Amino acid sequence: DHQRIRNAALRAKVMSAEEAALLIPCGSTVGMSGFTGSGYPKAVPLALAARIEAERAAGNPFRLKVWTGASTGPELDGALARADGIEFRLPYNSDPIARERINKGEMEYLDMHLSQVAPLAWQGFLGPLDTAVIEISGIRPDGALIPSSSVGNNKTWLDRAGQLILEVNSWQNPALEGMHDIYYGTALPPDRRPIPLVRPDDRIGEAAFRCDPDKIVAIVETHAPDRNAPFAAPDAAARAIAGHLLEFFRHEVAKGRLPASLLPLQSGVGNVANAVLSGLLDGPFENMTAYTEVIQDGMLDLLASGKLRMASATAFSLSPEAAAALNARMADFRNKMILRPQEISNHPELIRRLGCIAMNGLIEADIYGNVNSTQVMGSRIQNGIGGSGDFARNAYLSIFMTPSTAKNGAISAIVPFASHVDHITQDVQVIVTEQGLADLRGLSPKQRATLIIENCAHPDYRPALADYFRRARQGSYGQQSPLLLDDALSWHRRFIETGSMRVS
Ligand code: 0RQ
Repeated sequence: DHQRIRNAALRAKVMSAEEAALLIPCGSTVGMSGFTGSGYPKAVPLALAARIEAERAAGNPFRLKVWTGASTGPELDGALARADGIEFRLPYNSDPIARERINKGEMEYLDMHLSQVAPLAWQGFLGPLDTAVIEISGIRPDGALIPSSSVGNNKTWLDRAGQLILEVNSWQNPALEGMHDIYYGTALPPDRRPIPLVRPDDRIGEAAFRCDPDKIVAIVETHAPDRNAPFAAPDAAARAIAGHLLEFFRHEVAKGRLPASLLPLQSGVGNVANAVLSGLLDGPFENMTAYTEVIQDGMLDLLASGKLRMASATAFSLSPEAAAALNARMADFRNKMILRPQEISNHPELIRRLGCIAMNGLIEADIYGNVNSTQVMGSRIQNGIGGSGDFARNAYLSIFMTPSTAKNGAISAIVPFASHVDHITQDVQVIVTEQGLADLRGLSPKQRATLIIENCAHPDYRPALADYFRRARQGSYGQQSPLLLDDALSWHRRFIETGSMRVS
C-alpha cells in the first residue's frame, strides 16, 4: 500500500530490486548511500551482485565504480566484492571481503578525507556520477525525500547523478522525520560563504532532501534492519585508556584550559572509542555536547543519562541491540540528535570554530608522534582515514588512543618510525595507551620521543625503543628528528619475517 511514499505520482515508479538493478549499466559509476553500517541500500546492491554473477557466468565481465558516504553493510560492500563487481571504490571501506580484494590488488581504492568527497565531486574531479542508489525513510507529499539513519553524501549524489534509484525502507522509524539538517548553502570557490553554524545544536538547513522527480527511474520498497558490527565489551586496556583520558580532562578543566562541560566531542569508530564514551558516563562532566561523525552505542548511553545534552553527526553506528533500542525510543531521542551531510559534520571550518575534542584510534604511532591510522606494515589497508584527518588537524584538542600492543603482544603500537603516515606529528597532540598518556603540546620532536617512550610504550618494547632513540641520537644524519635509516623499519621487517616485532 506504499504508505511511506506520500507522493501519488511517484508510486508509479515502484518496482522490484531485480528490475531496478537492470537499470545500472556495466562499467558505470554508482553513488550509494550508507555510512558505518547505517542507511545503506539493502536490496538493489544484492540484486546487482546476483546480476553481476550471472553476467560473469555468461562470459560478460561486469564491474562498477562505487562511491558511498563511508563503510556500508554486508549486503552492499560484502555482496558486490564477493561477486568481484567493484573495480574502484571510494572513500572508506571496512568490509572484510572488499579489504581482502584491495590488499590482493584486485580492487582500486581511493581512501579520502570524508569531508572532501562532496566538494571534489562538485568540482568534477571524481568524474561523472551515472546512478545514485539511496536509502530513504519516506517520501513527502511534495516529493522531498526523508533521510534515513545516515546522511553521508546523499545530498550530493542526488544532485549530481544522472538517474536515481530510491530504496524506501519501512524498517526505519518514521520519527526520523525532522531529525536531519540538510544544508544547501555550500558553493565552489570563489563563491564560498561562511557556514552559519556556531553551536553544535544549530540548525541551518532543511529536514529533507530536494529531489528532481524526473531523474527517479526506480523506487524499491524494503523492510530490512541496518547491520552494524556489535561492539565488544570494554576490556581492561580500553578501560585503562578511558581512565587516563578522564583524568586528563579533569586536569585540563582544573587548569582552566577546558570548560567544565568540556568542548564538543568527536569520537572515532572502534571499541576503544566506545569505551571512552562509557567512561564519560561515570565522569564528573555535565551538559556535554558532541559534534562528531557517528553516534555509537556509548554516545546513546550518554544521551540517555542526560550527561550529553545533544549530539550532531552524519550517521548512527550502533550495535544491533542499540539500534533496536533506539528504534523503539526514537521519539525520546529525536530532539537531542541532528544528522547532517558529512561535508558539514566533518567540515574543517566548523570543527575549528567549535573547538572539538577529537578522539580517534590508531594502528601505530612513532616515537615522534606521527600516526598511522590505515595501513598495517605500511602497505595493507585496514579501513581508511575516514574522518580522523578532518577532525585531527582542526580540533581544539587532537587525541589518539590505542592499546600499546596488537596481535597478542607480537606488535608494538609504538614504533621507531611509522610505516605509513596519515596524521603528521603536528596534528597529534595527545597519545594515550593503557600504559599512560603523553601530552605532546608544545614539545619538540626529541622531547616528544622521550615522553611517548616513557608514558605510552608497552614495558616489553620500552627498552628497545629507548635503545633505538639513544643510538639515533648518536648516528643520525641530523638531530631534529634523529633517525637511523637502516633500523627505522626493522621492527616491521622482523614482524613480516618472524611473526613478531620482538627480538627473539
Ligand atoms: O584487527 O580485528 O583483525 O584483530 O586493527 O584494532 O585494537 O580493535 O582497535 O577498533 O579502535 O580500530 C585504527 C583500525 C583501530 C580504527 C583503527 C588491528 C587489530 C584489529 C582493530 P583484527 P582494535 P579499533 C571517524 C574516525 C581510522 C578511521 C577513523 C580506524 C584491528 O580506529 O579504522 O579514525 N581508524 N575514523 O588487530 C597490525 C597494528 C595494529 C593492528 C591494530 N599496529 N598492527 N594490526 N591492529 N593495530 C569515524 C569514521 O571515520 C567512520
